[in-house]
Amino acid sequence: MFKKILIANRGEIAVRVMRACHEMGIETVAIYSDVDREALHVRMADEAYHCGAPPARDSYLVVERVLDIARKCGADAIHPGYGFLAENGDFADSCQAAGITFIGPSGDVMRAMGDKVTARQTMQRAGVPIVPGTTETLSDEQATAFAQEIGLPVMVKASAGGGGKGMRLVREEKELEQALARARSEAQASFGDDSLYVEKFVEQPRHIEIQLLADTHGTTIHLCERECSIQRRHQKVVEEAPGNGITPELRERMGAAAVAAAEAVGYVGAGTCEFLVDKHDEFFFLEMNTRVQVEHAITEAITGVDIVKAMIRACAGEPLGIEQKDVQITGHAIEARIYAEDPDKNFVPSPGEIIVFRPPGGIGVRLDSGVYQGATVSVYYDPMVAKLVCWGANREEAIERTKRALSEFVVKGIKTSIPFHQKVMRHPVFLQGRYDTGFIDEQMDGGKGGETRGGEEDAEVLRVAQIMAAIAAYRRDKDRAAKASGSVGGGSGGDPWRDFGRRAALRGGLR
Ligand code: MV4
Repeated sequence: MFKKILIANRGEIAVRVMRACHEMGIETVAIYSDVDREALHVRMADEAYHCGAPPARDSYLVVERVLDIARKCGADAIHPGYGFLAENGDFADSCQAAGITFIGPSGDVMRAMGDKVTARQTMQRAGVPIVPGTTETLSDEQATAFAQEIGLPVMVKASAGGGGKGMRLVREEKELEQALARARSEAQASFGDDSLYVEKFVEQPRHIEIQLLADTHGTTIHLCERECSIQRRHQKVVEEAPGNGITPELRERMGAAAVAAAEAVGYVGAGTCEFLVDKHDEFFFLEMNTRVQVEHAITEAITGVDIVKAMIRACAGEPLGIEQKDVQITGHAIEARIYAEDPDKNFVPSPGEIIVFRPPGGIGVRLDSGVYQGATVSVYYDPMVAKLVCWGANREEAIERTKRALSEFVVKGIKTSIPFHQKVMRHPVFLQGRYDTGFIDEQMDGGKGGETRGGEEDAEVLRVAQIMAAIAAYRRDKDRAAKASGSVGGGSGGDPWRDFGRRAALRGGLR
């Protein structure tokens, strides 16, 4: 097993990886940019080294500097987390060349999956269903001819893309020319590669992904699915596991397809196979993510498998130690990604010092966060400040627990998406579990409204509700206190915390 791992990341995922390392008796090395000197991941590591200026391209993304630090401190492996260098095949190659294990699949696997046309070819050969469309990149003329052949609507996608970049929906023939031109220039600007392919558009799809684990001894298993259809501008907001209405039969077929996909490329470590699922429960391969994902924790909650430990062990050459038949789902888990964004102002970033940070807790509640009270959220990195993962014996309990945890969670100094999550948890379509990728746009007005309209009004309603609740509680307690001792006066009968909370609530100060 590794003795020392350098974590080439920051925030909650760096903390998550370090926790796994510490449980495994592995020493941890943090790297940090100028603005991360006092970050949680630095405080938690056994050693920490400065890696450059705040913009990621000048620090966390500088391959040679990261490798230099790893060599100097004697790390025998690098865990990339997600984002940054996690899906950079050339970085994985550089690690290998330096004699340091990259905790992830080989550079070849990452490049093959990074190129979407190559990935589609590979999946087709492996017998994994892909969205009907081309498995070659196309000229504008070829793309036009093909769109006419399979019929509109189609999606024009960048081969180098993924996650929604360089992607255009074409519903009518007259839109095709412009869509091709725009997708091409966006792809060129974003990826330096303007190759495109065309897919039939899948109407009202759901995003369902399968978690995979593979070792170097020929064992590949899946840990069932996650439903990630609640997204805003291709950013996941809420995820749940298992997926809504996914029958054991469909789970088994999707799981087998995902395992076949991983085996076809010689996958090692933890990965994810993303699928689109249509109204008829037909599923189509979309992309393979060759990293640990943000939402891995909901799968941990329902399977009891520590995915980060498993990927470290697998990449150290150890056997997985579990077989497919050992994987059982228990209960239901929901993740709410808490972003430092103002949901009342179209989710603009809300950086700044976290003045108050009171995390939720209690049964079934897990909070993975990269911040603490007094820490500063900078504008340089991903705005996600915490992941709230709630487990329940069933979906209803998981939802109630998420609501309860969200209502306990106090963050002051920055705005967060907590109020938006509270709206999602109350939304009738969400409660029924019958949503698709159009949920936020169609059911929640893109995130602007929901059932209560306007941030100002909403805040006012909340304030009035708090005042009324506080008055009611005050009266109740006064009655009780009077009955108990015949005394007069305010307060709750002796609990200063409660009194403080009520005074603060009356001022509109808490929550
Ligand atoms: C699609 C699609 C419908 N039909 N492809 C968006 C991100 C990228 N990973 C693929 N995406 C989509 N591809 C075909 N042929 C609809 C989407 C899509 C989507 C997919 C998953 C989650 C959220 C989404 C939101 C809008 C569109």
